[in-house]
Amino acid sequence: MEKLEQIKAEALKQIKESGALDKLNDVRVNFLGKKGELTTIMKSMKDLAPEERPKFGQMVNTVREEIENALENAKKEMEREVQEAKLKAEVIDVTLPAKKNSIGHRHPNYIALEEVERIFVGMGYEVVEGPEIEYDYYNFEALNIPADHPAKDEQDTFYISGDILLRTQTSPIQIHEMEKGHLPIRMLAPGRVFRADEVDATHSPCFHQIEGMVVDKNVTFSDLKGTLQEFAKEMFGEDTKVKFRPHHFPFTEPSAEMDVSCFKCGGKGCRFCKGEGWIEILGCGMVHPDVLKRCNIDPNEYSGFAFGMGLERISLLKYEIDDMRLLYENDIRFLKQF
Ligand code: 2NM
Repeated sequence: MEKLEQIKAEALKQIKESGALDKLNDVRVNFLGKKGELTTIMKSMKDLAPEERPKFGQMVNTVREEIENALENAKKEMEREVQEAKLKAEVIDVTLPAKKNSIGHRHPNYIALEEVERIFVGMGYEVVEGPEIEYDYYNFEALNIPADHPAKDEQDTFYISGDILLRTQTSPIQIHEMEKGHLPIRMLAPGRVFRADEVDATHSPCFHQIEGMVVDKNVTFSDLKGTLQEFAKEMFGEDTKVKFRPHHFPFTEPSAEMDVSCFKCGGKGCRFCKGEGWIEILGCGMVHPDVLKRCNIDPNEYSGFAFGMGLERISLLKYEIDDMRLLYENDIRFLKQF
C-alpha cells in the first residue's frame, strides 16, 4: 500500500511537471502502460493472502482512476493554454488605420504599343504574335541575311544551339504569315526581341519591336509613304511632317529610314531633337522579291512593304524619358506619371 501511495504521488508530480502533451503521454506509458509501474504492482497481487487481494485490487484501480483523471485534466489544461495563446495572437486591433491597396499602372511601353496598334488596326491591320525562340532560317536566312552578316555573330545574337536562337527582330512572324499563303496580308507584329547588348541609357539585351507588313497586288512605295505619314500624324500630332532617307536592309529593296519633324519644336531645332528638327523613328522598304519567293509568293503578281520600329525608342521619345533603364525598373512612382 505504501508502494502504491508512492507511485501515485510520483505520477501526480510528473504530471504536474510535464509541461507538454508528448511528455504527458510518456507519463501515461510509464505508469499505466503494459510495462508501467501500476501494471507491475498489480502483478505482485499473487504474493498477497487471498483475502487481501480484492481490497488491494480495488486500491490499485482507484489509484489508476486518479492518475487517469489527473492526466485528462492536465491535457485539457494544456490544450486550453494553446488555444488561449492562439486567440491572443489573432487579436485584431480594430482601431488601427486601414492599409491602403495601391493599384498598378500601365507601362509606358504598353501605352505606346496600344496607341500604335489602335492606329494600324484602324487601317485594317491584324495584330499577329509569334515565338521568341526561332530557327536561324526564320530570323536570318528567309530574310536575305547572309551567313557572313555581322548580325549573325555570336557577339550580337543569343544562340540556344546551332540553328536555334532568340529572335533579334519580329520579322520571323512575317515569314510565318507569308508561308501560310493567305493573301492579301496586312499585319502588325509586336514583340520582345533579344540582342547581346550591354545595358546603358539606350540599350538593353531585351527590348521590343513593332514591325508591320502589307502584301497585296499593286502595293507601291507610295502606299508605304502614305501609310507611314498617316501613322506619324496620328501618333505624334496632325502637324507632323515625315522625311524618307535612303537606307539599306537586306530584306527590303528599296529601303529607307523615316524621320518625323520634332514634335517638341515643330522642326525649328531644339534640345530635344539635338538641333536637327527631325527625329528618326523607323526603318522601312519594299519587301525584297527574294523574300517573297522564299515564301512561295510570286513577286510578279504580288508586292509588299514592311517597316519596323523600336517600341522603347517610341516611348522614350513620346514621354520624354532620358534613360531606357527607367522602363525596366517598374518603380510605381515612375510608372504612375504616364
Ligand atoms: C525593318 C525595316 C524594314 C521588315 C521586312 C520584313 C519582311 F518580312 F517582310 F521581309 N519584315 N520586317 C522590315 C523592313 C523591318 O525594321 C527596322
